[in-house]
Amino acid sequence: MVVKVYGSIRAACPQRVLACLLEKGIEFELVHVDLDKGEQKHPEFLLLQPFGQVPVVEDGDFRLFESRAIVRYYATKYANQGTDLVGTTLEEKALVDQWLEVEAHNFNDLCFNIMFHLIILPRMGKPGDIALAHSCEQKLEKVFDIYEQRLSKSTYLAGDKFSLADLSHLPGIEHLIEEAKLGHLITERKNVNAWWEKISSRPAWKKLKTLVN
Ligand SMILES: N[C@@H](CCC(=O)N[C@@H](CS)C(=O)NCC(=O)O)C(=O)O
Repeated sequence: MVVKVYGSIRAACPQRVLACLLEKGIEFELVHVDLDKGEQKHPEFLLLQPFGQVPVVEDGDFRLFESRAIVRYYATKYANQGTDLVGTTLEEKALVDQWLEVEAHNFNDLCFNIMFHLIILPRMGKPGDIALAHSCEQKLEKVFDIYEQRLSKSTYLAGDKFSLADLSHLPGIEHLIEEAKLGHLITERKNVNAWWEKISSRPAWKKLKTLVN
């Protein structure tokens, strides 16, 4: 069954799901939702995602939204297909969950606010709150300092294997580097930089980037 992914290929949250499907070798069809035109708020889309956001997946009769719930679902459902992204022992799985929560609660909001105020609002012709973006950047420095320490002890966030915890960071960091031009947050930290080089050169992520461009 081909998985239908509703979203924009340029948006970070659908990219998280697509990166996971590519790692797992799961066939998908992207149904474009034009965020600039506000299609995600149309009544027919709200029937799929009541909060008016992407992504949503449809897999036969099963429908799911929230990108991290979606990647957990596919990584678990297809545990024996493609890259293992969730670990095998209970402890490995718990560490993947821990760092996935860190991504969602310590990294994502800061990254989102930086992108929203420096890039998205100005693109819409509206002024961003530059002071807020800078304060988020300072807070993100501290988060990356913690990653730097963690990555001095293990190759990937949850241990010595690539997992959903690393994958989940790919879209946000890519946007910080390519659009917000904040690549120094990565390059000035030796272990974070080595980690980024590794995770961003994975074939699945490179493939997604060719689909985006
Ligand atoms: N927690 C949700 C967040 C979804 C989200 O913020 N999606 C963005 C794209 S990355 C979106 O739909 N933005 C348009 C809007 O909020 O109107 C998830 O991870 O799926």
